[in-house]
Amino acid sequence: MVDNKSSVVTLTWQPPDNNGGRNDIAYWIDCPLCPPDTEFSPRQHDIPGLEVNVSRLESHTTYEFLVYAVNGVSEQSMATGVKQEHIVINATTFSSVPSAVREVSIDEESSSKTTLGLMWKVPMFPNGVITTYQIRYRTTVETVADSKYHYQNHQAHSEVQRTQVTGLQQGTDYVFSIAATTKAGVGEYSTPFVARTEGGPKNAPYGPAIIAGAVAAVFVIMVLVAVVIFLLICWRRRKANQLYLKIASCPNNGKKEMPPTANGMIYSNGPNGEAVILPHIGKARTYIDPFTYEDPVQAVREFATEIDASCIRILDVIGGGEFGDVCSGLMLMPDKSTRKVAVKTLKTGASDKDRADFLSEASIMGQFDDPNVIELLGVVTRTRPAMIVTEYMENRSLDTFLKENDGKFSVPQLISMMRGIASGMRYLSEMNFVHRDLAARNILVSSTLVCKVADFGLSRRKHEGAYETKGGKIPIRWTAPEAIAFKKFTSASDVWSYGIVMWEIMSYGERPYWNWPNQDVIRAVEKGYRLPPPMDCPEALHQLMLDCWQKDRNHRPTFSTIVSTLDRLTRNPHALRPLAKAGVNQMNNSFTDLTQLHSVTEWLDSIKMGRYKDTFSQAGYVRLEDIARLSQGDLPRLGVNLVGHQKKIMKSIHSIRSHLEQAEETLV
Ligand code: 32W
Repeated sequence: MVDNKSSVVTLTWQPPDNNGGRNDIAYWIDCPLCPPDTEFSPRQHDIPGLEVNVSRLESHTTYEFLVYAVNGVSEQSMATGVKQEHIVINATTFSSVPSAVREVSIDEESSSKTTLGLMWKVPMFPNGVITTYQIRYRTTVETVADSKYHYQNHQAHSEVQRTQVTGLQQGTDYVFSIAATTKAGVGEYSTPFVARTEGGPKNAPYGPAIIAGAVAAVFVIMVLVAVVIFLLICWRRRKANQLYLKIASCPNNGKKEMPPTANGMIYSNGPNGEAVILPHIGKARTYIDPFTYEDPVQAVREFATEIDASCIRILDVIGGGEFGDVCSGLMLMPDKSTRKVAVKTLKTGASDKDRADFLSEASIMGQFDDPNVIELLGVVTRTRPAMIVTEYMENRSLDTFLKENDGKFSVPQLISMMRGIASGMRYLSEMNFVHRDLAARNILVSSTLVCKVADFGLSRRKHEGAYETKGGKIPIRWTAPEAIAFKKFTSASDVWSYGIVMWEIMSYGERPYWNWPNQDVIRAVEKGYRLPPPMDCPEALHQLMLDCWQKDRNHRPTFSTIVSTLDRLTRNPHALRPLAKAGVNQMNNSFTDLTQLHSVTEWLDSIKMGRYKDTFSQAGYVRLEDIARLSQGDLPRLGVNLVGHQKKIMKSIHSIRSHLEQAEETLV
């Protein structure tokens, strides 16, 4: 077993079948490649028990451990040159978590009464690629348990990292600790750092009477301001309601007939998919449907930057789209550097409608600014072909990425992917944007495993008339029942889809409801059937999925609650210990029907471990009976070094074993 937090390996073994008639048995570990300062606990030689912890190993390294059973006469047999029996255990360590960040200090320039700017240096030993920083903070009167958390993405190529923690009380002391996060988990927290927000009762040079008078005056002013704000809000609500009613009762409520902006108000689809009018204050906090613009080119002008085609060099085709190819490319930046980008192109000969639909995706994407939403860099509309240029995501789409990396991630890593998606969706729902096609295939993964929500371009007009995706059908398996039945697409129906994405993540890209036909899926879900926990899925995560799949959409959590729940689980790994148990009938769904399997090759294919077919057959494992006696310790010799794969194979071997035993009993 390998502890992925600290590169500690725990070796366990079984006593030999034959103890030579003696009770003074002990064990000896030999590790030819271990570093000289490797620690063995309780010790390396004469171990009385059946377990040893090996620490101070290198990250990402495979070690061979030889375990010898010895007794009082072993020395004599060694002296006579008799070869000692031993077993070999191979174990590969993960990376250790990063060491603490250094030199935390306050960034005065970005601090104010309610915000503190912080700076720090990256850890001395990152032990991997840092993705984010977790900033834990509390006031000095609160305890650690009351701490709040703030997250900051790692800024590449910079030794000094910065963030701003907002929403603080003025004139208050806060204690900050910062930890870097890599694939291996959350690192060591820095020593607590105290910083004070500006303002408040700092060093008041006045007498108590003056202070009391000032406090009373401030109080009166605040009451007056509160009354004025309250009246203003009431007045605005009434006005907005009047406008809303006017639109809602309009017989022809087509968005194209709506002026995009009127009296400083903007038109949008509301959190429940309905029309709402919202005040347009400062930076847009609400998504504007580009189809409310008479001219889609006007929308794209408003929301996207025009790029000169000469700044783009196409490299490879990386995918196909409804309107043309998706390519990787290089973009020449204003500082003459180049940046790798993704370029969606509009095929030649596209109709005006196709062009409008194509550009609508850029108009939507251009309104978003969030680390978990794909970033639009610009558009090419003045020359042909038209292009949409976005950031490039090295690890492509999440479904493909998971399938290609089956079993390779720890639960905290998988939760970190889920958190990223939930956070991106929280942002989109706060912008009153309903995605309608949230699925692992529409999530892109960066080189540092950051997940970003993408694909806003199918047909945003799908709420009018039939909802058709690229494939011409509703993505039934991902879609909430009320959206399938009566097209009620809301952020709550996005939450349902999010639950399916969680399931896709935990099952490494398995198809939801396997190969069931769509009609069977609809019927089963309607009757209350829900997807079972994927293999090795913590109960708490399956429970969160089930919460997302509540029939009544009002009972589903919001994306904000989902983010908080995932953060709580990350902070409290004990809550992830109990694994969900798959029910008997559910097991049949997620596992292959064993009666249909006749060879080791078929079996490995059925559990998506086909890559080990050659090593198993070379070692003489052909019939299912041959593998029934294998133990986890045998797997490295068959080339299975990944702990995730070992677990998957062992779990299946256990089912095969009981299946074969049952078959035998039936024959008797
Ligand atoms: O390896 C890949 N494909 C297999 C075939 O290659 C020859 C692959 C690698 C990276 C990406 C995709 C596939 N990354 C990536 N894909 C995107 C993207 C950003 N990164 C796909 C679409 C878009 C952005 C996009 C979406 C909407 N509008 C514009 C662009």
